[in-house]
Amino acid sequence: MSKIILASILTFIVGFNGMSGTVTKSLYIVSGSLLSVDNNLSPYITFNDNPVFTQENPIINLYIGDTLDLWVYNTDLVDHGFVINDVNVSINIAPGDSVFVQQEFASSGVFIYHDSQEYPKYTYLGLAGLIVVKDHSQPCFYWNLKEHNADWNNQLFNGGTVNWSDYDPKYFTINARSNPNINMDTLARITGSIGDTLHLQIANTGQGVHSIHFHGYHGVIKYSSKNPSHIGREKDTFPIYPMETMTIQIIPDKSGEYPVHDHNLAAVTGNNIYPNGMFSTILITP
Ligand SMILES: [Cu+2]
Repeated sequence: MSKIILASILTFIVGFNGMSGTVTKSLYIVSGSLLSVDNNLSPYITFNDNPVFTQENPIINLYIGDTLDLWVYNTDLVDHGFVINDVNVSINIAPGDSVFVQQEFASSGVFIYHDSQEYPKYTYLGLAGLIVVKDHSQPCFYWNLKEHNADWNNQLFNGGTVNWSDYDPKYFTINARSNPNINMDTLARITGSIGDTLHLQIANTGQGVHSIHFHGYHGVIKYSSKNPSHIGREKDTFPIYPMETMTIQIIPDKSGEYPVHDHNLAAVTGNNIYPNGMFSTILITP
C-alpha cells in the first residue's frame, strides 16, 4: 500500500470515527504586490505558507473535531494581529515576532482568519483567509471574495487614511484572481459530474456585498455564519456580506458549462473593463 493511499485512509478514519487529529500549520505575514488582471500592481499583504510572498492566503482544511496547531510569523515591519472569527482567537504579533495558536474546531463551517488591527485596514490590504472545517470527504471548492481600489491600497499602505463611506472598488477577485484567470485556479473552478455532491466554501473578506449567481443549477445553503436560519434554502443567487462565510452545496442534474458570477454588473469588471471581474464557469461532465 502506498503512503499516499494509507494517508488518505487514515484521514478518512480520523475524520469519521470521532477520533480527532491535530493539524500543524505555519503562516507567515509577508508584504508584496498584488498583480491585477490588467497588470496593475498594488501594495498587498498576505498570510503565506512560507516567508515568500504570494497573492493568495492559504486555505486551511480541517475535519470536524480536529485541533489546529498554528504558528503565525510576522515578517513585516509593523504590528499585525491574528484573529479567527467565530472562535476565541485574537492575538497581537510584534514585527519579527511569532505566536502559537491552538484551537479545536468542534463544528463544521467556514471561518475567516485575518488581521483585525485598525479594521478594516489590514484585512482590506489582503490579510484574510479561510479555515474550512468539514464533516464529509466530498469535493470542495474555495472562494475568497474580495475587491479593491488600487489608489486606496497605495494610500493605506503608505500610512494615509481613507473615508470608507466613499469606497469605490475597481477590481473584483476570487482567490486574488479575476476573470479569465479564475478558471485556471483548480481550487476555485467548480468541476464535477452529474450527481456529484459538490461544496463551494465561500468567505467574503472584502468590504462590499457580493451576490453570487449560478446559471444552470440551484444550490442549497449548508452553512451560513450570518444567517444560520437560512440553512437548507435552495436558490440560485446568494448575497454574501463583508466578513460573512457560507457553504453552498450543488448536486448537478445535467452536464454543461454555465456562468457563476457576481450579480452586480460593476463586480464583473476590472478597472471598468468587462468581463474582467468576479466571473467563473462551472463545468459538469456527463
Ligand atoms: Cu447571472
